[in-house]
Amino acid sequence: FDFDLVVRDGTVVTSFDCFSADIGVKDGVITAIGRNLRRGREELSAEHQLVIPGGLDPHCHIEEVAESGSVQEETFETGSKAALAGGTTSLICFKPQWRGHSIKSSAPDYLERASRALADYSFHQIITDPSPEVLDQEIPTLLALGVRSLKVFLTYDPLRLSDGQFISVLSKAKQLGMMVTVHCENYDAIEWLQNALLAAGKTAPVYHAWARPVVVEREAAHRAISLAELVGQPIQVFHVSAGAVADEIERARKRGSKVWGETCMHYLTHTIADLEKPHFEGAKVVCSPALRDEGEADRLWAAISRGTLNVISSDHCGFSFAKAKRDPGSSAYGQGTALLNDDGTPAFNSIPNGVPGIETRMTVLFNEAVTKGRLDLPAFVRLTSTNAAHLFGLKGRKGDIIPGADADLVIWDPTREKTINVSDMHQAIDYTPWEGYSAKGWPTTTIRRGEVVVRDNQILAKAGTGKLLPRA
Ligand code: DUC
Ligand code: ZN
Ligand code: ZN
Repeated sequence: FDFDLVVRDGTVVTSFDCFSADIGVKDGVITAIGRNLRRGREELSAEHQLVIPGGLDPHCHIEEVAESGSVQEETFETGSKAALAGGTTSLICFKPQWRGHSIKSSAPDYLERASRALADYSFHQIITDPSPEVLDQEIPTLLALGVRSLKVFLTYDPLRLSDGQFISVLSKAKQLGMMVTVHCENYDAIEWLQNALLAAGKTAPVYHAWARPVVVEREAAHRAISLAELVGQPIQVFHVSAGAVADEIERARKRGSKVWGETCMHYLTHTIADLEKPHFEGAKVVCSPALRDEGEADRLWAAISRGTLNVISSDHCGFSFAKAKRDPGSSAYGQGTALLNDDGTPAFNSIPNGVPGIETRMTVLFNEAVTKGRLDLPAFVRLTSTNAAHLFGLKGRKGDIIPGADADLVIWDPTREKTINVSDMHQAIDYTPWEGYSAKGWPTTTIRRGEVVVRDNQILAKAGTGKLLPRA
């Protein structure tokens, strides 16, 4: 055989084109794209379907271990099963640093945990404590692991950096040629609003959004961009939730700054109204930045069309609803001490921040963007894989259908209609914010490095078959 696998007769969607072709795969790599390719040992028909690059989700919180020993429920095994089922074949997750610890002594079993993944994976290294040892000795050694990006938080009690610490991280990244990703919110502004709300007895989930209005995010984004400009270091602003924040990025890009913007699926489909749902249901969509008013999503779509926001990630960060209800304040992703309502549910500031979206990201975006006619197919591919691959050192290997790239392919049925239901899903988290959402456009087969790993929502790969991706 000339090929190990041929995917035949599909409409191939690359980052810039769509055409009808076969794809030939050998040793896990795409070796030919053309009509009437010779036979492969394995043959798959993609007739009447699309063939797209496997998704790259560059922002997922999986199995992060806290200094207290608590671990996120979503493991590399469940999280990557969920990813593959949803058409995502590569993940960039977050390697913790505990404040007051070296990188090495933080979550020391993290890489071992990650080795259970079924999807290919890499990390952004979180920096919470840029001590001289971390900056001068440990960060340079990350390069040898192929970890080429750092993540910093400008808020959250155990994670946030001062402006001075942030500058020291930017400056080290510039020296080493690394990318810096930034969570932009103003900690002190949140604290001030939050204290006022709690003092007034306003503790329901919706007040999470009141404590974190757009201006809190816009100010921090402006500051992060300005300090990056000062140092001359490229950054990506994570999870842009509002048009005014995208405007900051756009202005900086017009000045010639190397600033990129990411948004997440939930900011395009959910609003503050979802936080107002009764019976603590609003807690299911407590995330930071917070959900915004109706109308903000239109501004994000416009910024996506202009290219200001060029990556759509999940920011998958799941906490099961049943657990969050009775276990306040257990997460690093919150602000303030645990406070309970009369019914025993936590006050808004003790609800762990984050929504699960790793499994639904591609299908919800396809429905919103392609099925509803907002974007064309190559734009969908760029937003779900290509652009992140280019930003994070995986260009040519992940995120496109080109000879020499890993054969991460998804056979995608653009006409299939199905309603999202958590009981069909593979994630460990017990709910999805998209429960009952009807999407047109679903993956039918997921191929990772030439191997069929999901067929009709059944996982065929084994735990531990994902590869750590060194990045350029
Ligand atoms: N925001 C979330 O909602 N969850 C994880 C971390 C973050 O910044
Ligand atoms: Zn964040
Ligand atoms: Zn995040």
